[in-house]
Amino acid sequence: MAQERIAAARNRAAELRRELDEHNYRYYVLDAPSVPDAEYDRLMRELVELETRHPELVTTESPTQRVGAEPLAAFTEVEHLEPMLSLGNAFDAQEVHDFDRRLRELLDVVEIDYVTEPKLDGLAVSLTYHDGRLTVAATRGDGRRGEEVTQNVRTIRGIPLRLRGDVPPLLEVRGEVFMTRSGFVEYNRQAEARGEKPFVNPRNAAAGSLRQLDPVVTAQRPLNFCAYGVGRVDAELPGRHSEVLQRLRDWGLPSSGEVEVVCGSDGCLAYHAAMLERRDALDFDIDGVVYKVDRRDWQTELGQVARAPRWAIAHKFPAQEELTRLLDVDFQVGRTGVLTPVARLEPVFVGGVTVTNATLHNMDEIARKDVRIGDTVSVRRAGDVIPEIVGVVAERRDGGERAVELPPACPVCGSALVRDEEASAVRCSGGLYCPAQRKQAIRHFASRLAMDIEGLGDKLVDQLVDAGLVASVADLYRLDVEALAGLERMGEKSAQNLVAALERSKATTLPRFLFALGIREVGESTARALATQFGDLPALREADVEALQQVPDVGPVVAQHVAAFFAESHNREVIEALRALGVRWQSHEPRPAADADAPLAGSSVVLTGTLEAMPRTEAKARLQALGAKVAGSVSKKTAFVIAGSEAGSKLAKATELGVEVLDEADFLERLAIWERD
Ligand code: JCF
Repeated sequence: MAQERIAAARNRAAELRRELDEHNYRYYVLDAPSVPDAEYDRLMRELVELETRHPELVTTESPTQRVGAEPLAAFTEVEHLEPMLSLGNAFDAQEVHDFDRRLRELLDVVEIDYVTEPKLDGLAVSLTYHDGRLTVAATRGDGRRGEEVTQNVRTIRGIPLRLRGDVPPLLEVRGEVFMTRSGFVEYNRQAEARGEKPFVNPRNAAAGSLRQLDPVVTAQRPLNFCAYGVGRVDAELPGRHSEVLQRLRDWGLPSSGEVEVVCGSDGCLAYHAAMLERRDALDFDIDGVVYKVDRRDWQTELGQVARAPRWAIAHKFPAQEELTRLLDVDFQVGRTGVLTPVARLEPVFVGGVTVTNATLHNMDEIARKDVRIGDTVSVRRAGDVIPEIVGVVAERRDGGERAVELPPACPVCGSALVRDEEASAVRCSGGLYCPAQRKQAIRHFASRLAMDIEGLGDKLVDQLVDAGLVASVADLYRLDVEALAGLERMGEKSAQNLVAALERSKATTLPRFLFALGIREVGESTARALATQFGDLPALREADVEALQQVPDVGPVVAQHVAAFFAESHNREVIEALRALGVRWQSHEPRPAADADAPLAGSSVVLTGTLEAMPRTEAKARLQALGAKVAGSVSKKTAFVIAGSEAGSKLAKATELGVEVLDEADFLERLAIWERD
């Protein structure tokens, strides 16, 4: 009887392992997952339970064994069966043409097919499989001997512990261990939440994770693997490198999904250009592309020089990260008065351009990275985003560095600074008195999605404010050709065009106008929601915080900003002036209130905590459709409070005041009834 049960358990364990391995293969090699993650997790849980009940069924290749083994005291060295090669580099098109011509001459052929692939920015490893079982994994080391990292590598889900199909007695696979960008961002987010130091970039994260003495730590890092070649193989392999990559995939080893076979150096260069174009859209960092002669007999004929094969080359991209010196830190004042520290750098060529400034985000960031003036810093520029400082090379300090300090007052207008703890920001309190804030308020007002004033660019706004011609957005509509033509670099014709564009912009829409006002936290979509709810400006202007919160997507913070904006007499005056100068839009009926006999007509409801079944915004909209007023705080007038999980002070307040509390289940039940009525 017991024997039968054990046999059944053994069979089930084998089946679960087969299924899990198959899902892994589909996910990592075919890039075509066949089941949702939840199903994978369910199978895994079942296997873990089975193995817990029957420890004798555990095998070293079981997918449950990827959680990490006992920590090591030190790494040991292993000798690679075949040396691990590195790659020569090409930095421009000429060097690629030279490479191709050299090979054609050596081989005495007219044309060569190349296998091209992205060059991953990770860590090279060699995996040894005996009879299809992963036995040894090692870093590249000096190419002949590397450090053994088998226990760590076994935790990487993309690396098969057993190969599939007809496997050779011995196989050395070469590839790159790396971390995806999304995995890196998510990992750092969690690390920071735990109060740990984040990684500087995915490459450092991958290297740090693999060179860990404790495999349990490695198991928690989102590492991936991509095979790019082989070392020693005791089996006949196909004649082309592209076919070898396919054979590796058949054995269950992931290789790049971006591999192509191209013809000649022109084909290589086209691939390089296309990859460079897509670089920022990829979920992994690459530092170039690799070209390899496809025919393996030609590879053998070409051989190698020093430690690099003659038949392959890495065509590098411009670096996205470089070291330079931080000369100084200035503070820029944004539209809402936030001071942003900006690094002034010794010019450095990074990501294809010369960078002299980089953002430091805010003071907390500076403290966290311990950035000091005079430091050697690592500057990163990816795509079109603003360059940023990713870290400091503390080892290069000579003691002459000094701390970055906040200025005592706004560097533009001298107004006092106020701290906004929540946003880890510091603001200038000058408002529109501050020329920096004024300039940016005007730029925003004129921008395409706001009033769309064609031809009113940033430089011109600066000129207008500096010349004292424009102090508020209303002044824009007081400009005439004569005043404009007096500005530097402004001809009669441009002045006329700008006046015409200003005139055109006066006929606008309420959502655009509201967005253009630059109310804090009111973006395009909130502006649209406000316009829909209130129909016209007078109703919105008079709305209190409670009424504003009835707008879908408007919470207490935004409601507060909107109310405060309209309470400011200066803002009301500017709006009046704009209307008097001809700015106009079509008003419409406010959103109809739910009818008086709606199930929740006239009752005030408060939502708190997290609902599982729907987002808060949806719950709010459905309650409103039933006639309820959704309020932000609990009072004696509150009809009931809907408390999701982790509800806090509002729930306590409701209990204190004796207000009815519905949990999520009660709420959903009643919602179904109300919505049916
Ligand atoms: O992606 C890489 N970092 C990469 C490195 C790709 C390759 O095809 C390589 C490599 C290092 C050596 N091939 C060799 C021969």
